[in-house]
Amino acid sequence: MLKIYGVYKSRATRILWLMEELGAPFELVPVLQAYKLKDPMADGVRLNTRSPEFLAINPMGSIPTIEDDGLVLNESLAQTLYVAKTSGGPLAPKDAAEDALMLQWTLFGATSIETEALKIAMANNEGRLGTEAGQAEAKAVARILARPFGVLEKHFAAHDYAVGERFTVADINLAEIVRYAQAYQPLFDAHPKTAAWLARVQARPGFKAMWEKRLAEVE
Ligand SMILES: N[C@@H](CCC(=O)N[C@@H](CS)C(=O)NCC(=O)O)C(=O)O
Repeated sequence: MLKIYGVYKSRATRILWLMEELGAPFELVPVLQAYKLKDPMADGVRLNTRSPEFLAINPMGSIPTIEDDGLVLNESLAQTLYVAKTSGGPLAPKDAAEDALMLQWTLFGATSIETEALKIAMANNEGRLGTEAGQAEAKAVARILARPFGVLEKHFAAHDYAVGERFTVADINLAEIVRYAQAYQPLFDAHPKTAAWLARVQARPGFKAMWEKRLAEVE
């Protein structure tokens, strides 16, 4: 059975959402981010991203990691693409062209959106978005994101989904990156087709099931 190391409040949401969509069984091994612990190296402390046992599996010390029949994958976006492809069905690419497009949207999200969008997520998590400085920070980020969001907007004006006119793993990868910017509404007001796509994919029972479990997590 597929083993997932991580917690819901992490990039593990990507593979955990996919598993909900697939309705497939998995084992979740709770590994917490070290920065959430006072002393991650203390004796008897819970498994975390600095634990030697976990570093032996993922030398980067980041979550999520997956293990499938001896294969270890430490990058979240590679994990979803791998599991979608090995599971087959509509979430997976049906041919090499779709495979390339799914990889392209995934890499576009990771390289052109994620770093900036995370700044909005962090400002929000740290309670800064409500302040004048936080709003100014988000506005500056939104200016940078205007270019990749313009690309998304053009695509979603013509298509309901990223690839193949159906919901696929590419939507999961992209949506879980775009979500980081979701707390800054003006960016989405300026890109209504992208906002509608995000709402559409987040309305799926698979996303909602994953999100409920994330909200229920204490850490
Ligand atoms: N590129 C990696 C990044 C993983 C990553 O940074 N994960 C964070 C949690 S979302 C983490 O493990 N942070 C804890 C740490 O660095 O100790 C991926 O997408 O899997």
